[in-house]
Amino acid sequence: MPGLGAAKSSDPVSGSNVKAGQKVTYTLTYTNTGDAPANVDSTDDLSAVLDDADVTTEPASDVDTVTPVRDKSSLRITGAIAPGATAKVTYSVTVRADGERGDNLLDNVLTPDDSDACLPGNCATDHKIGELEMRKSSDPLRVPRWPRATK
Ligand SMILES: [Ca+2]
Repeated sequence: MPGLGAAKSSDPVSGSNVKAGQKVTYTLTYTNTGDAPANVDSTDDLSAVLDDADVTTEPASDVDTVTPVRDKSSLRITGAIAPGATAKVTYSVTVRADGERGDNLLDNVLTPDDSDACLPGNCATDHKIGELEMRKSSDPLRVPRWPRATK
């Protein structure tokens, strides 16, 4: 029996306050605790994140058999994981400048299809964005693009 578990974590941790220009890195972890290969079939909904932040490091998997494909705010993760193996998909977003955001909440929810399972509360993260106390007239209009992380 395959036994696939899915979880989402973030750096900084869910519940943290973040600010303009700050990077948030998300990690989706799939663990196959069963004794047969397990299929990954998940959708990560970024729509409540990308109104406030831009993807600055595109999703990448640490194993060849799992493929993340992002189409705007929808990240589809599919593939297979060997028994006893773990796959991680990571990506980063950077919070936009003050005045260029939506609701100042980064709510990120992973929704697995039938074959994978989220432990309750383990597949969603949220971050609140605090406005800067002092606004500077020299604030740049655009958030700088960070270089793509190398493996
Ligand atoms: Ca939002």
